[in-house]
Amino acid sequence: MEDESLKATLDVDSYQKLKKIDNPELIRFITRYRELCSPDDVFVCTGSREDVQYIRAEAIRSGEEKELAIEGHTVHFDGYYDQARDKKNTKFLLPPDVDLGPGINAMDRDEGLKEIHEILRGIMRGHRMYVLFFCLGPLNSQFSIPAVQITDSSYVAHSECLLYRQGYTEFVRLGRSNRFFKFVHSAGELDARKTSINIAKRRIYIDLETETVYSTNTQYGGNTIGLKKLALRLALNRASKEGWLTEHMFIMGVHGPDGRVTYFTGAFPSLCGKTSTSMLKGESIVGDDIAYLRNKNGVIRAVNPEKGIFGIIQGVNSRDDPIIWNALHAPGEIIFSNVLVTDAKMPYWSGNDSSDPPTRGYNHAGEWVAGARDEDGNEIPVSHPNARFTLDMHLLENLDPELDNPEGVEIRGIIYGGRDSDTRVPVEESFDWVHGVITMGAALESETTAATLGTGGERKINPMSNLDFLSIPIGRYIENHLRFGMVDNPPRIFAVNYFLKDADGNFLNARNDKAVWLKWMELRTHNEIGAIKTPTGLIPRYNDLKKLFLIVRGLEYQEEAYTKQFTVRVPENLAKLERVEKFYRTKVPDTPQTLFIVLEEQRKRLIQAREEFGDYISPFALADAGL
Ligand code: SPV
Ligand code: MN
Repeated sequence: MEDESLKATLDVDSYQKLKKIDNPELIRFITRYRELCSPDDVFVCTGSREDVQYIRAEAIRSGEEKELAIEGHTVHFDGYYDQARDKKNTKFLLPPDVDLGPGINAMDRDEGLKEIHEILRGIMRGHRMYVLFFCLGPLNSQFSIPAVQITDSSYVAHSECLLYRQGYTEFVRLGRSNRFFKFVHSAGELDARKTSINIAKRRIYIDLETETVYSTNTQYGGNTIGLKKLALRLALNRASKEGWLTEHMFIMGVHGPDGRVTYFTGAFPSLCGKTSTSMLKGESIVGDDIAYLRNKNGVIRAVNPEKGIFGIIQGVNSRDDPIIWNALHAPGEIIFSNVLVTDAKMPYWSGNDSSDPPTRGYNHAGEWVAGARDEDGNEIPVSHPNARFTLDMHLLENLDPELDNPEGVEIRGIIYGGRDSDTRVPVEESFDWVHGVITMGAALESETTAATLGTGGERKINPMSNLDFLSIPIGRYIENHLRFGMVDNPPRIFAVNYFLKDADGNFLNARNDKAVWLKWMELRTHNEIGAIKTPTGLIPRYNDLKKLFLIVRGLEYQEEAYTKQFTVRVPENLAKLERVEKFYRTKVPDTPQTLFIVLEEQRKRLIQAREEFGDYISPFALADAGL
């Protein structure tokens, strides 16, 4: 009957495409939302070149994207009040017996399902419904999860074709055994600029039970691209049941001596250098945002569920980000969002160093002139701070060849980074897995940028930089990490801090010093370079860094700079421990006891060292730990 119903409303071509997939659950899902949402017609995408090109052409024809001067480039705008993830209206739908703990936005499942299905009723009238199939992770891989996306936005469909591996063949291959994620999205009614009108009915509801996410009346990618942060939450919940990890991490290859490539993952809250680290010249990128990690016969391996980048464009300039810059200026399929479009149909964004800033153009607010203000009296910047570019990583010159390896890459190091003006040294290794998970991952903090006040901002704890996406209680999430590292040789855990300042508020490091830290970490994972033991971890020796600075950056690294950067700041470290402990004692009822024990040990080491060396301890005063 479902089959008949589908046949009656689909054109022959779409019907034939779906017929090849033997999965009644899938057919039921598509039938249900076609009936409920009432689109004018349906387009089923098999991922063929022809189908994908059709979607791109439709994005332009419908007006959701407009062509720019360089071949392949388009621009999309989200509504003025739809420029970021909507945390308030993103909720887990939970049955009465499930509790994710405080700090995770949730509501009653039945109530939420009822509400969202009322919103979805008839929402696609006048629109086309796209049905797309993807695979989160390489095809034919134990890591991977197939996913189906229903959307009435050709921009969302187009974005996903750039960001994710096509999965139609996986659906055909897996048939009834397929356990896939499901996403239903509608941008809802659109205005003349093709942006969502009914923002008051913007909802992102996540049903863990059926692994389905519903998203309505929004276009911004973080709310609508089901396979990105919506799938991250579903995958994290599934991973927790199956003993693997879903992380908000890049994956990159760091190039060591003699052509050796060592893979690292890295977790950084937004605006802390995550993409720029994964994009460093001379290294190679596997992914910039999400990683699935598994223990494969005692070895930790990871894949990127994505194949593209939805990256922040603000601040991208030719000097600091040459690889992205080159890609953004060459012909190729790129969607720019919420940038300014000049009269010459070129994209422009804050921090772009190509020419004088334009004084007029078209941006997320519509026709724009310099100094224009919005309804609330706020000055409208040339581009939105969350303006982005979307591209397939195959456009990048530094794409790592292992991207599609179904076995993933072996991870030898995990890096946690935050914006920290006064506490942590620039790079530091943990004593062991548990110490790293607790004092570097679970204790990850970042300062909100308070540039206008000229002071360090407010610090926010963001465990593993994954707090926004946790779909299990925080304590259980940390417990999963502790357990995950119980293998013979777990990856080494490192913390980096690119934002350390001196007492006068000057940064102690140059932006590209991170290139040196990466090489040091790479050598550490192969036991090829020594370290100094401090109360909080293992830090580089001066002589080693001196050599590396010369090789990597061609610079003479001064002893004075080293001393300032790597001085152990005892009072600040003790204050940090207190903040972290307070957070877990008051906000995380299921915190594993190990966390408090490890924090306490660190406190004791700091206090003991203070007795011997004082509040600020020069790295030269401390003992060498050897390899
Ligand atoms: C992030 O904010 O971490 C992003 C962009 O990667 S979003 O898709 O909005 O999550
Ligand atoms: Mn992200």
